[in-house]
Amino acid sequence: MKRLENRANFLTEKIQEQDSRQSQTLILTEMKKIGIEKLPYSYSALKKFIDSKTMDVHYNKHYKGYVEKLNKALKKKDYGDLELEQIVKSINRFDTTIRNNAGGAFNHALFWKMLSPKKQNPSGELLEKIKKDFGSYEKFKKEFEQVSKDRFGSGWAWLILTKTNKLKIISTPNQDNPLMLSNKEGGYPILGLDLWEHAYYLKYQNKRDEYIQNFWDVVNWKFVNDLFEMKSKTKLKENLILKNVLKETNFDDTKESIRFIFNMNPKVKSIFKESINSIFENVITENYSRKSFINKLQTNPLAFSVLLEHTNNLLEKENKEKIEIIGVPITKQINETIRFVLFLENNKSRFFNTNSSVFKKLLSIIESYNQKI
Ligand code: MN3
Repeated sequence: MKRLENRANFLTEKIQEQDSRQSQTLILTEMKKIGIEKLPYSYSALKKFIDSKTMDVHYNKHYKGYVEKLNKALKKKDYGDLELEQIVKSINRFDTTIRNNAGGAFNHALFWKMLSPKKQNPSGELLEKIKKDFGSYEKFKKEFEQVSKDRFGSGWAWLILTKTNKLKIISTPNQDNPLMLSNKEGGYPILGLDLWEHAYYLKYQNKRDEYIQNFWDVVNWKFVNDLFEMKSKTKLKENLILKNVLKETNFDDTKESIRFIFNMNPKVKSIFKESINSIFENVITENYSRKSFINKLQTNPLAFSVLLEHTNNLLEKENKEKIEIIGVPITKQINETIRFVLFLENNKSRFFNTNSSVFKKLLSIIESYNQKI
C-alpha cells in the first residue's frame, strides 16, 4: 500500500503541475461556471461572417436566455452547486428544460471563444493531428462543411476529440453537445458551428451554405489549439492513471480504495466534502461538537465507504443501477460521485437522523478515529 500511495502522490503532483498552466486553467474554469460569458469582441467585429444585428440578438437574447433559464430550472430543483460541464456530461439525469438550456449555455460559451475577428490558420500539434486523422487540412474542411450542410433543422457541427484520442466530425440536434453522447459516439468539442437559423438568417436567409463557407474566415485557431492540447493531455493523463490502477487493482478493502481515489482524483473528495457540508447545515441539531464532527466525516474514506454501501443497498432494493466509483475511469468516478451525493441529499433524513443505524455507525467511526489520535 505504501508503494501505491507513493505512486498516487507522484501522479497527483504531475497532474497539479500540468493543471497549473495558466491558459489551460483559464479555459477550464470558464467552461465550468454557470454565468454569462463576456463577448470577446464587438458585435460588428466579425462582419466577414456575421452582421452586428445578428450578433447582438444572438448574444443578448438567445444566449443570455439559455443561461437565465438554466439557472431558474436548477434553482427550482435545489441541486446545490453544480458545474456547467458536470451537468452537460451527466445530462441524462436531468429534465429536458435543463438539457436544452445547459446545452445552449455551454455551446455558446465555447462558440464565442471559437471566433476571432482576425483570420487565422491551424498550426502546431492540432494541425499535425488534423493531417493525421483526415489526410489534409483541405479534406478536414470539406468534411466539416458537408456534415454542417447535412444537419437538417437546428443543431451544431463539431470537431471533437474522442475518448480514444481521435479527431472526428459530428453533428448534434438542438442544443445537444458531444459531451452528452455515449462514450462511443461522443467526445470533447474542440470546434463548433452554430447551425440554428437565429445564428445566420438575417444576413444569409436560405443561403446557409455561404454562412458555413465564411466560417473559416473567423475561426479562432489559437483558442481551438489550446483547447485541443489541454484535452489531449488530460486524456493521456487519465489513461496513464487508469493503467496504473488496473495494474495493481488488488483492493479488498473499499476504504483503502476510496483513500486511493481521494488521493488520485481530489475532485471526488471535494464533491463529497461540499455535499456533506450542505446536507449537515440542514440536518444537524444535536449538541455534540458539530463542526469538528463534520470536518472529520467529510474527508473520511471509511465514512464515504459506509455511506456508499448503504446507498448501493437501497439502490439495489429499488432495482436501480448501483453506484460504481472503484476501478472506473476518472470522469466516470466524478459523475458517479455526483449521483452518489445527489442520492444522499435526497435521502438525508433517512441517513442522517440520530436514530438511524447508518448515522450511529458514522458516529462510531469518528469516535474510534478520535481515540487513535
Ligand atoms: Mn445560437
